[in-house]
Amino acid sequence: MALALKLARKSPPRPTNFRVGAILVDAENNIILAEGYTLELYGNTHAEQCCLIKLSEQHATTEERLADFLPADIVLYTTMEPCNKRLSGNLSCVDRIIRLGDVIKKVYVGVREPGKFVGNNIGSKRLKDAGIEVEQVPGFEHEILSVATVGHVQEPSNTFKDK
Ligand code: HJL
Ligand code: ZN
Repeated sequence: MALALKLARKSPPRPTNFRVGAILVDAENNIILAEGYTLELYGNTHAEQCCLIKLSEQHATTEERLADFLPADIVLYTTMEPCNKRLSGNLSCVDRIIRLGDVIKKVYVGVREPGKFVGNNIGSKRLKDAGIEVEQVPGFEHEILSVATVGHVQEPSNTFKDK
């Protein structure tokens, strides 16, 4: 999770999303397969999505067919729980993970997604319902959220509201 947080710090600040870092690990051999962070790759890309795109490129395949090229027991570390809905309308990371099939067996998350953009994110619940284990790693919450929200517009404080 510390490494995922380091990756999140590389993400360019934007008011419209969270800065997230993610890592895919081959759990059997304890090898990092891919690292990613929000907006690392071209387009409006999420951290988890960047990991999957990088692996797809490595294996000269598409995200849809990626599972055929991957080890059977992969673990995802992500500073924020995978998204279930995106304001942009792009495919969610939960859908991307579930689409892979029985490959990512467990997801370690640093924090739940704050309600700022999509309200209550049911990402973790959907993963669990699909048979994927989800575990929150304690201890990084404060730093993860402060990194995630750099570039966000602050709510006006009461001091200035009535002026
Ligand atoms: C996760 C990310 C990232 C988010 N969540 N798990 N990884 N940026 O890399 C979730 C947030 C969406 C907004 C805006 N952020 O990003 O809900 O423009 O960023 O598609 O809903 O949607 P877009
Ligand atoms: Zn996402």
